[in-house]
Amino acid sequence: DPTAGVTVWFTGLPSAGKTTTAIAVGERLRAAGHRVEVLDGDAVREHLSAGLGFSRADRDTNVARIGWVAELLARNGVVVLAAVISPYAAARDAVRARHEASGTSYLEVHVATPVEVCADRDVKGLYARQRAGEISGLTGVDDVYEAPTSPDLVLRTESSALDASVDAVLAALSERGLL
Ligand code: GGZ
Repeated sequence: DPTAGVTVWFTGLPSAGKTTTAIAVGERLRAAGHRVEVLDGDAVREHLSAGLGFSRADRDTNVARIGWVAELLARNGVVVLAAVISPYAAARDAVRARHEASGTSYLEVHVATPVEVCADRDVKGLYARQRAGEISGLTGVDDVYEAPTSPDLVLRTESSALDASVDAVLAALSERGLL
């Protein structure tokens, strides 16, 4: 059903490739005529989640807010691409449950890039700042990341090209009759 919405939730470490993949999927879907919104954790933190830090409570609040907006949009026919570290399984499961409660489609995608590869990419310089002692509580280094135990899709960005990741996400959506 091309008018059905869905939330595709990308979870993974900083610099894993969540945002890059979400944006690339979004471009392909827009070109095919779908209504798409990308909800990026980093961007949401400037607006809806302004003032939140990186404690467990603040991360959980951030994830719950993004999940709430995602469900609202997806329920109304938008393809929502959420790129959020979302390190805690319980908070992610609550987002899925909220979608299921309203009969809204939901896919969890684990962007499973190993921490060494993420630290090598270090798009925002966070891993270097952590090593230099300038920040602490970096997810995957000195803060927890609970990897999904039953994601709908796992992306190995260290060994497959961006196009292949995009294809895998589109295939997962299509298999479920969502495109
Ligand atoms: C994780 C941090 C931290 C710490 C700042 N741990 O790659 P970025 O830099 O631009 O985007 C990341 C963003 C994480 O926001 P999320 O909303 O996705 O996280 S969560 O789901 O945990 O609420 C990262 C930056 O914030 N950043 N300090 N200590 N990420």
